[in-house]
Amino acid sequence: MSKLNKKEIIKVLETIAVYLEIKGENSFKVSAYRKAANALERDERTIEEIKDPAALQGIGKGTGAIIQELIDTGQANLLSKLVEELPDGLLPLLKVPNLGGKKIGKLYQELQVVDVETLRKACEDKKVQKLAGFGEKTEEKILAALQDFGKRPERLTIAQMIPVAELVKSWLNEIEGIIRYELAGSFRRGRETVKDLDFILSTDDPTAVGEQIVAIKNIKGVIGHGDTKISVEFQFDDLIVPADFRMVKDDEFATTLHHFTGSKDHNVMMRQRAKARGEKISEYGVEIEETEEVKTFETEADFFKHFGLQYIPPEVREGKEEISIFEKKHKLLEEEDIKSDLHMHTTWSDGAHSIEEMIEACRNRGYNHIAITDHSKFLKVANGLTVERLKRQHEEIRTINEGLKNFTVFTGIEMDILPDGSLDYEDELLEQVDFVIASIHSGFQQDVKTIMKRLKNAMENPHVDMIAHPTGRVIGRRTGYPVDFEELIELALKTDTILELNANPNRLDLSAEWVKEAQAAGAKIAVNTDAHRYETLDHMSIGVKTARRGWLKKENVVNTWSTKKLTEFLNKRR
Ligand code: DGT
Ligand code: CA
Ligand code: CA
Ligand code: ZN
Repeated sequence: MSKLNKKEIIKVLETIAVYLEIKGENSFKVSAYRKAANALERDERTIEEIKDPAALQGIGKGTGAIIQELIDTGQANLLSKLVEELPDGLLPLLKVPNLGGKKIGKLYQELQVVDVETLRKACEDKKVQKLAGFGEKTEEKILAALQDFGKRPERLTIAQMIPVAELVKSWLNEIEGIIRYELAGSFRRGRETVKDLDFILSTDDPTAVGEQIVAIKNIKGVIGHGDTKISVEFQFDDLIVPADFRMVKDDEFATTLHHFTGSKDHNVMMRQRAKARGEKISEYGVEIEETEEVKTFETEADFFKHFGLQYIPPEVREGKEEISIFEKKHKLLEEEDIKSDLHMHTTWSDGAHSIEEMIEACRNRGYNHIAITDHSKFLKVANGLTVERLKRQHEEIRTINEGLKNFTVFTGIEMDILPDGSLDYEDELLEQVDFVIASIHSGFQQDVKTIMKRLKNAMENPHVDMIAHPTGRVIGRRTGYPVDFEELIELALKTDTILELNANPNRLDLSAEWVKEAQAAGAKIAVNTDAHRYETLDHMSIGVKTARRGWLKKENVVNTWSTKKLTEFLNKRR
């Protein structure tokens, strides 16, 4: 097994190219690394399947040796050396919009820029605009970008938090004296952004547990250290994550967990319900006012039951209709209802793993079927499939499929809707494909009318089965292209086209608010990971969480269908 997957190796090669550029190495040397990265990108095989990388066209002896080093050790000496040689403050500048390796190289070599401060000074002294390839406009843009460079954002995205939460949990699992713990707050409710991580721990010895918590090595600073509450800031590279740890007795755990899961509005509504029956909720329990007795509960379910309610899932505790709805039994979509993933990529386009590896991983998740949906030819940067390659891939999928028992692989494609609204393949070809996804990856600046014309054209094509990530947003980074949601939902109904809830935590697109509307109108929704490597098939969890925030029920989610039902639906549409 290679220490890194193909995508990770490509990333290292590209990073080396950028660093060489900054260092001012000649362009032949730089482009050798880009060529090598491209050669791997173009090749359909996984890194294990490529027996001798140096034999590929575009990879020379030097780059071949580095790829081998990455396969064997997971690291490249050359990259470590470059990082060592270049000033520490220089590399973060790559995050400034409009600055790539070449430009930073110029700034470094000609103006001795080594960090944010020296860059700011060079801009203010109007030296930058005089460099070849820069100009006054660029200088202004850089200066503007430096304004809030390195400032801490108010809220962190769920995508940033998921891996951090996993890590902190793994550390808590090692701490002695914790009876049980849970991550509460906005993270537990599955919000798109969160301010901090709120951990609730039960223990008989808060002093000992507290000492072990503050000793965690990724803690950058302890903000507060009381008897039962510790506030810290974790640091992971340049990401700073605030976290609270609250320690309670085990019999208080359920009410404390409920209290700090929130939301505030939900808590207010629960307190009103309690008050109406002469009771008072606090984080320590429920006080019966008449007798001053404080009742505690083993679980949150018992707590809700006390108030005549079913268990209300954290995802819908937003102080809206959840209390009245959960007076009766009400079932939301659950992860175990999911029987398929209908959007994923392989090494045939920009994915890291082979068709077989994705199948294997999906079978291990207990799915019944999947669709393999690589990019179409328009998306050259993602090595989109030409007609010839698409046919070849689908031939291969059909062969693999014949050898599988109790599992079906649908042929598929994630086809671009081009800027002019036309589709990337002809109808005669689409007719042959089991599952056709259409999506927008270009022309984000167009007005809502043009965008809707593109979406409409795709949805009215009888072969198009689903619209992926319908708004193109990336949480915390870009709002996406403008979409008229009412019209989108209307079109989905009229053409019986599935709308996606893309489970990539950077996207969550459609959002919970919009899947709720879509369900209410009667549209079909699919929750898909859009995985580009098998590890991110795990994003199904946050996808389902988002679906639950949008109150989705099993029967409206296409991924819960049997293979037979999906097949019938797709056959009807050919
Ligand atoms: P965040 O951190 O801004 O993403 O959102 P939350 O909901 O995690 O808020 P946070 O961390 O301030 O507090 C966690 C929960 O604790 C919150 O949802 C409700 C509860 N809580 C905290 N402070 C108060 C308060 O002053 N009043 C009430 N009713 N509840 C509170
Ligand atoms: Ca919080
Ligand atoms: Ca907090
Ligand atoms: Zn995709």
